[in-house]
Amino acid sequence: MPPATVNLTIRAAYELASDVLVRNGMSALHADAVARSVVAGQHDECHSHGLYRLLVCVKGLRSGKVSGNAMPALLDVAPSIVRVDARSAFSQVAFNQATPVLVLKARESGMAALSINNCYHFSALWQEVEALAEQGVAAIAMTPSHAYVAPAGGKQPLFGTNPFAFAWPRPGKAPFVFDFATSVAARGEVELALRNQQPLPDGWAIDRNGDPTNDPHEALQGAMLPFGSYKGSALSAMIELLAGPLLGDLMSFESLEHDGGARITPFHGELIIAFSPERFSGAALEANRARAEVLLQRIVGQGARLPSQRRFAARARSFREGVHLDEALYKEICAL
Ligand code: NDP
Ligand code: PYC
Repeated sequence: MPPATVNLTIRAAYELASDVLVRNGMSALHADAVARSVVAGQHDECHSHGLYRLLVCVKGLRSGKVSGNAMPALLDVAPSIVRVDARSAFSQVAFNQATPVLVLKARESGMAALSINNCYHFSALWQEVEALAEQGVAAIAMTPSHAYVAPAGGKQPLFGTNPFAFAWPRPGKAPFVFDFATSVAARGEVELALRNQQPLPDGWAIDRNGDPTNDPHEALQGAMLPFGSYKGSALSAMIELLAGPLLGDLMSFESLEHDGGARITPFHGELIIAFSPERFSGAALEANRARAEVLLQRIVGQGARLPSQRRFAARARSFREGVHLDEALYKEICAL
């Protein structure tokens, strides 16, 4: 029998999330930003980064490590670099406060980078790049996590699940967006498989001895695998370097050391780069936009789907019908 589910309007899901966060010591500003993030994950049916995340958010707040009210500190580093110190809070408020500066700098210089530092980061990156594309810039984002993933050919967790996301603005249409972990799947998917007592697909993980496993419990004790073997492994190393030492922030193995066994949200930095189509294309802007559309139409024209197509369909459905979540999870969240 499928597990029992609860159906909530989007408004009710937001109120539940913000209420839980405020009752666990978060300021209204942070609770609003984090609640919007987990509800967006839920309404786009990205369940590993939806309301489920409230469990570990609250664990972080109760540990005393995550600040529920720190105000981010913005620093204008250079004409095309802005830094924001999240000061040990979740990343969302820092992102919201720094993005107007990032977009302005990208419009002035053609491209600009945002360094978010000292943040607890759990959100799906599509939320960030999609918000930037809606303001007319193309964007890429990357961040480490905790050391969960073995490098290709290795057996010990070293890299994070290190997501990488990209968005391309399409005026008058939903942007082209992709967002993936550089592991075969996000860690959250393995955690949900454990909760739901489901085996993992082949190729996701190895156990503590380095042998392939389909058991989510063994996988969480062992290591996840990078997607695409040495290719995903190299991308993951790049993300460690660019969003770690380049920004002066922690890599995934350092984030896990910083965690000290608390098993809360990873603590590190994030790199976001924005590109202004206007600056790059100048007078050829509309012609270049039209050429980009030809590419995207030729993808769907041969029966392939665009990344985010499933998400956008889920969003439209959720706005009509509300969101569905597992009843056991709903009860756990209410108990918080
Ligand atoms: P998925 O493998 O589910 O999806 C990756 C991307 O591929 C999505 O953009 C998805 O679009 C697209 N896609 C999937 N199937 C197809 C297809 N058949 N054709 C075209 N495109 C397709 O994601 P992951 O498990 O790798 O990651 C899930 C989330 O976890 C991400 O949002 C990521 O940001 C988040 N995460 C966050 C971390 C953090 O530290 N903050 C760490 C690791 C992951 P669609 O959504 O429409 O299916
Ligand atoms: O699902 O891999 C993951 C993840 C790590 C941090 C936030 N999500």
